[in-house]
Amino acid sequence: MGQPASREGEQQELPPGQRLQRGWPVTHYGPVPKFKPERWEFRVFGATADSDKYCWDHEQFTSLPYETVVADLHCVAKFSMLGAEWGGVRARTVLDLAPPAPDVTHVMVWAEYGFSSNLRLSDFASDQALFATHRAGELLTAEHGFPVRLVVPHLYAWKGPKWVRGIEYMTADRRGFWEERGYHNIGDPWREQRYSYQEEPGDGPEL
Ligand SMILES: Nc1nc2c(c(=O)[nH]1)N[C@H]1C(S)=C(S)[C@@H](COP(=O)(O)O)O[C@H]1N2
Ligand SMILES: [Mo]
Repeated sequence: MGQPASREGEQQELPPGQRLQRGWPVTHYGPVPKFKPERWEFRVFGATADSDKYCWDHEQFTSLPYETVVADLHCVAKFSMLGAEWGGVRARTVLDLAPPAPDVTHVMVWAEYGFSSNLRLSDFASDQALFATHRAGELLTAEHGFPVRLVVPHLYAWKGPKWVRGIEYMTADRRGFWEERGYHNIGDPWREQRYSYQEEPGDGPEL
């Protein structure tokens, strides 16, 4: 296992209001989807640079460059898991292979059963954002998001859908599943952006 992920000067520190969680609990809304390899695909659609759609099957997606990131997971329910090593495909790799149009500002990440989460393009493009297939060198288990989950260490964990099936490039912001249901549109744990009532003008679309 690697060192806990940290920002400069914030080594081992928990974001405000968070407590350390030992182990790795399972947290999500709804049932765990069954992986069907022959039907699975990862799609990139919306405002792509060339107006094309991109689609990778499971074999193609897992053949993309594999990289690792050491990252914390902060659940808005106030527990944090520190320092896991995640392996998978960097969000930046997807942006390079399937470039967004120049006016794209946000990305909607889509998962099984219509779960979604919206991110600013700048958050999605961060160096640490990873479509994880592995954790601590092992394939993800079904309940933790197999075959692919997004990890965006600098945002609350709901911004990282498990069972990802694709991304949509957007030229205007739109709320995802939890962002429509009372959670903060941006979700920065270091600023304790938990709930939509804390949003300031410009943080998100009208509710
Ligand atoms: N598809 C999907 N992904 C999801 C969620 C969800 O409800 N559905 N919940 C999120 C939340 S709130 C958390 S805290 C993490 C938990 O990840 P874990 O179960 O691997 O610990 O998954 C995130 N990804
Ligand atoms: Mo969470």
